[in-house]
Amino acid sequence: MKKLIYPLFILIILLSACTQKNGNVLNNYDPALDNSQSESDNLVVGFSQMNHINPWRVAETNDLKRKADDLGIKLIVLDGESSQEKQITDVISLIGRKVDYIVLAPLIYEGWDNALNACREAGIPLITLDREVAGIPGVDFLTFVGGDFVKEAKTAAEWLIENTGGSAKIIELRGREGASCVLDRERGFRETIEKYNNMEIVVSAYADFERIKGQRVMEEIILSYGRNFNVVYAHNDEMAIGAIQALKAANIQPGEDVLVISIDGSKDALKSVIAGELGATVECTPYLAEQVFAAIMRNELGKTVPHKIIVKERLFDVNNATEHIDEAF
Ligand code: GYE
Repeated sequence: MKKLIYPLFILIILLSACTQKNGNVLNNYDPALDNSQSESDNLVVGFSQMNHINPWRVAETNDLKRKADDLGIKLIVLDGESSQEKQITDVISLIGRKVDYIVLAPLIYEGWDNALNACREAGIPLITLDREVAGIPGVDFLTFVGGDFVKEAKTAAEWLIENTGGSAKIIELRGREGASCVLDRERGFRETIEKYNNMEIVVSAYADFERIKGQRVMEEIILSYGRNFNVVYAHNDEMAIGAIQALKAANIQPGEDVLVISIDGSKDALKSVIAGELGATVECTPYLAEQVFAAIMRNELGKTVPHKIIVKERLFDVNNATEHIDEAF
């Protein structure tokens, strides 16, 4: 195993980009910092994934599996079936299986105290992945790996301000109620548009990050609220794509009558941008495995692990969607 891993880290060093350190937050974390030889032999990592209901989740799990395989780490994946209770049971069962680390992609922000305490008592470091949990990093859990959701929302709002001349009646499709990325995507968006008197959210509704729910909720909004809006801001691509279907069914032309923007940067979203339907998507990558395992390696070597490991976002619109479609999930 060591023979395999050493060249891999050399490769990572060669491919490395620059890393900015800001207090306890690492932006654009560079795993090349952890060019350790294998400390990974025989490690077992348990992963509590919240569900596999959209391509983002599937891509994230597959990325972790691939990377674990490359490093010779055993990865146990449990599916929480969109239930926090099930995820807590999964974490407890991973502790029972004596894993070395637990990675938790938490459905919502609050309510993890029992799971976090159980990990701490068992001496198993826990990494929260792609969404945050209430608690103190470095105390209640090792670190958070994921995107800057406030920034994603700000980027989306700025694109809208530019493309609507600062005047919009906005429908917001939120993801899952109580999820950290949802709270942040609401906040970042509101903080940015509030400087513009004519940017107004007229309806805001949850659609759980699912395409089918995005479609249904959009249909209901058109029926109950009417057509007096010119923007849809969806917290992820899947809901935006569902909403686009509902708009078209109601003879509202996305890209012309209504500007649609979302977050994630999926392949389907980039296709929709190229087709002129989705206006833009702000990237939130599901490819986080490199950062997760780099944090684990760092911890194994007794080095400090930053309290937040933040992966940068980009914006894809008609100017660059074609260029990036092949790398999208
Ligand atoms: O945007 C969405 C997924 O937590 C950042 O969850 C993640 C979000 C992502 O289901 O598509």
